[in-house]
Amino acid sequence: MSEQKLAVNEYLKTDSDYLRGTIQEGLNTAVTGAFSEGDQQLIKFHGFYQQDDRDLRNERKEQKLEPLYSFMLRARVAGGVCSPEQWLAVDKIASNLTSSNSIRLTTRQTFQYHGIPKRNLKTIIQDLDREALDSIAACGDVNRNVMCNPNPVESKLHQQAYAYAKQLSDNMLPHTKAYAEIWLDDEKLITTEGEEVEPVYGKTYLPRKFKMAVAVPPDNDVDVYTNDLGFVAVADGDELIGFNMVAGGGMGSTHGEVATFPRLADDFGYIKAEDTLKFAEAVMTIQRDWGNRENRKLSRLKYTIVKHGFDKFKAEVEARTGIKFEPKRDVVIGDRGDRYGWKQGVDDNWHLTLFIEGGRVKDLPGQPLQTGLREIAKIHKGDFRMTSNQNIIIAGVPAADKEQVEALARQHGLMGKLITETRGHSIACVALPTCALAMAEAERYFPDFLSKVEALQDKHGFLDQGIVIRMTGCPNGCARPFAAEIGLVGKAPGRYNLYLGASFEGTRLNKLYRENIQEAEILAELDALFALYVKERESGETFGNYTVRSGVVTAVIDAAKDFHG
Ligand code: SRM
Ligand code: SF4
Repeated sequence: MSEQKLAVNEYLKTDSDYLRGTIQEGLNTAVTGAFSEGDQQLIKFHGFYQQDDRDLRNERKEQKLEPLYSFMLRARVAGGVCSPEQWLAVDKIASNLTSSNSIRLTTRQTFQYHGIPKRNLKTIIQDLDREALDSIAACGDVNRNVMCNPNPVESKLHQQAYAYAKQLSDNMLPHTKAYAEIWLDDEKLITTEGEEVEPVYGKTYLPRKFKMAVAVPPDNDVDVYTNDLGFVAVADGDELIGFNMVAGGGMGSTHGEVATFPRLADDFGYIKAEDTLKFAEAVMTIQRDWGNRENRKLSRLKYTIVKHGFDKFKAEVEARTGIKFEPKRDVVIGDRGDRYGWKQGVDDNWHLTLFIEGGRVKDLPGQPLQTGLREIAKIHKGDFRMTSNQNIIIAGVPAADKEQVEALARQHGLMGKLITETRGHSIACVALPTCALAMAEAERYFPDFLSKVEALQDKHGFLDQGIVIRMTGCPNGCARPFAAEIGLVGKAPGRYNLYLGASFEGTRLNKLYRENIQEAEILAELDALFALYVKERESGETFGNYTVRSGVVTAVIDAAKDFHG
């Protein structure tokens, strides 16, 4: 393969001196709010993206002004766990140093800030660092934030699963000192070949982003099959003994390009818990060595597995670990939702899961959510846990503090609103106005859209039943829409592709049903389908399963062939 064919990012990484590039110079330049084009790729490895407010783009252009550049920063918080002290710091930064004045909980159990001027980036990273938080490797061609079922205090099993998620996250961190030098003013290391080496990643890191999750069955809140690499906990009583390893999942695709497709991970088999890191490193290094570095659209692990074939890939994992997979153990994969309200843990402490619409923690009229969480953080002795459904758990509340926490949650509109099963199971990505790739609205439009779907469910008499509905502003799939019973994926302003047929549990993908339609058509389609569903469904049959059994769409078994077929 000739070198010229490599994707531009490969050269950028090679020439970046382990992710330094000219970020420092860019930071010191006040004439523009932007970084150079090359550095815009490198800053992702440091946890942030250059953006501009798309609502203001045309107006700025007409005024012949530079776009209103600002930055989105994403933190890395393994398993979504942070202390009240950390939360208070996170909250203070949002209020003082960002123009969005909000904290955005993400679909991978961490938080983002939007609207950071370039001049505030360093202060923010230093403020986070003082609270032992960081943003390195939250984005970029590396292993990202590792997800884990966020109820670890509920059982010994959860605690053990979280410990593995944390280890996976810590062990797969880049070793470069670039982050510490640029943002934390650590002394500059003179890098020469062989002196500062990335032992796992190498100089060019991975061909593309890499995502891991640890699931604790029956919960599949982390949507384990949508990850590059997933570990499904296998227990003997409340002792974690190993994992069913799954690999090759991912959601991103491009409208109209059949070579790209979402995919659910394959089951590889059972591994012993103590071998987890060894297997993770083997899968990651195979992807490093075999992954496509020419075309970034085809460079995720899912394409590597499809290209080389499951058997060859599995044999290579076994060769690199020196361990054979055992047959997959029987585990039940169940609900992807969060358990709202109070739940008591085995240690007698209480955990309160709060629904945060669109993951947006902000003071809204009559609902000062951000203030509410701040007030709770001031008195809370346990921790905060961000969920992969963009919600938050106030975890580890002693019985004596329960009343006070609940009173604060109610006073600030964090509790008390009726959340239907469908709303509680549904998510939307950020999309407009910050996401550069959005083709349509998602976060800002989804709540109203859901109300209309709820009205239809009510009309057909099954509002008590949850349907997993997910909306994204484009086919990159940040809210995992292709694993939703009803997936809506932006095509153009006000227009979406409608996908149907995924399972409720996240074990089967959906398939395109109608293309490029507007709200009225979407609702009309759903109205007709809901009518048929309540008439024809079998006992306990979910909406997603019904749409496949009744032939509304065909099941996607082998994504590479079936998703577009
Ligand atoms: Fe994502 C790119 C937001 C989870 C697949 N994602 C982006 C960017 C950074 C847009 C960009 O590249 O300029 C979005 C920033 C929007 C903004 O203004 O904040 C963005 N992704 C998000 C978040 C914040 C969505 C949310 O509403 O919570 C999620 C942050 C997760 C985190 O904390 O790490 C987020 N993104 C996901 C997921 C879901 C998941 O990982 O479970 C996916 C699908 C799974 C997957 O990776 O396959 C996802 N994001 C993508 C892709 C497509 C990747 C691909 O394989 O093709 C892109 C575009 C890209 O990488 O080129 C993307
Ligand atoms: Fe942006 Fe598309 Fe991701 Fe939504 S799915 S946040 S529109 S990249």
